[in-house]
Amino acid sequence: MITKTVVKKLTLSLTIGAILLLASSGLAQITWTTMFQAPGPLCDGMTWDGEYIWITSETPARVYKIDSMGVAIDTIPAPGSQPTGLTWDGNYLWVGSYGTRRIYKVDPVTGSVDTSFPAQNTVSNEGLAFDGTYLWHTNWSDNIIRKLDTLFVQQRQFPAPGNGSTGLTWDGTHLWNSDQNRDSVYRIDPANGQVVQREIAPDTVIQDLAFDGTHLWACGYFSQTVYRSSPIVGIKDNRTKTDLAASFQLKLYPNPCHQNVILSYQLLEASNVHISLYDATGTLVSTLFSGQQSTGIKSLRWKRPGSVPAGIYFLRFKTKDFSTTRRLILL
Ligand SMILES: [Ca+2]
Repeated sequence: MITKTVVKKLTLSLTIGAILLLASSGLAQITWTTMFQAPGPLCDGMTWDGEYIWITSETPARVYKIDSMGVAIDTIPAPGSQPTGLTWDGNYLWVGSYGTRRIYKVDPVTGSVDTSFPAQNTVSNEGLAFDGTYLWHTNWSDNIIRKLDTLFVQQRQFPAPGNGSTGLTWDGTHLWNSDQNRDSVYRIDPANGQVVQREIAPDTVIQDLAFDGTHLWACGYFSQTVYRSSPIVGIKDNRTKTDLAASFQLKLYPNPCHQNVILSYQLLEASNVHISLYDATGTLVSTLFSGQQSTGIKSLRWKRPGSVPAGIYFLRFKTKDFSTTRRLILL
C-alpha cells in the first residue's frame, strides 16, 4: 500500500508539464465530463458489462456494479488485496490484484473465484481489457502491454507508448491505454502497438479505463471522480471497399452463448444497417437491428428469448453495400 501510493505521488510532480505540452499541441479530439464519485476510495479497475459500469475500490477491497447515475446497485469482495485492473468477458469479471500479483476470474454475482493466474513478469499489476477473444494486460513497472489467451498463455507483447502504463480498454477495433506519468490516453493499433490517437487524461492518475460502446470511462485514483468522454469516433480509413470488406470485424461474444450476446462492429460511413438472426434452415428467428446508423464503433446486446432453442444459428449483417454472416452457437 505504502509503496504503491508513494510511487504514484512521486509521479504527480511530473504531470503538470505533460499537461501543458499536450494542451499546446492541439492533439485532443475528445472532451471529458465529470459524472459522479466512485463508491469507494482509491478506485482502480473499471469495466463495462454491456449494461453497467463496474469499479473497484482498494480499501475496502471491493468491486461495485454501478448504474448510469452512479448508484452502486451491487457489490462483491475483490479477491486478493488492492484490486487493480478490471475487465468483463461476457460471463465473468477479471480482477487484477496489486497485493498478490495475480489476475482472478470472478463470478459477478457471488464473487467466487473460478480460477486465477500470476501476472506475468510484473511488479505492479494494472489495466485489463478483453477484445472478445483475448485478454490484454498492462502495468507501469515494466510498461509492457501483453495479449494473453484466457488460460493466460501470452500471444504478443509490445511496449506501451508512455512510461507509466496503467489502464486498458477495448473499443471494438483498438486498445485504449492510459499513462499515469504523462496524463495521457492513447488509442493503439493492437496489431503493432502504434499510437493512432493521443488524448489528455481527465485526471492526474487514471488507473484503468472502460468503454461502453460509445464513450470512454475513467476514474481518478486519488480524486475518486468518474469521468465520461465525448463519443469516440471511428478512425478514418482510405482503403477501398473491397479491402474494408475483407478486414471488417463483426465480433460476437460470448460465442457459444447461453443468454446474452454482445455484437460490436465499426461503421466507416453512415448507412442503413440490418442485423438478423436465422436458424440452420434459413428461417428468420429475430431482427436485432434495422435502421440508420452514424459512423463509428457500435455495440449491441441481444437477449435470447426463452422460445429460442439451443443450436447453430447464423447472424446476417447487412449495410447498403456490404454484407457478412457469422455463426452463433446457442447453448
Ligand atoms: Ca479495464
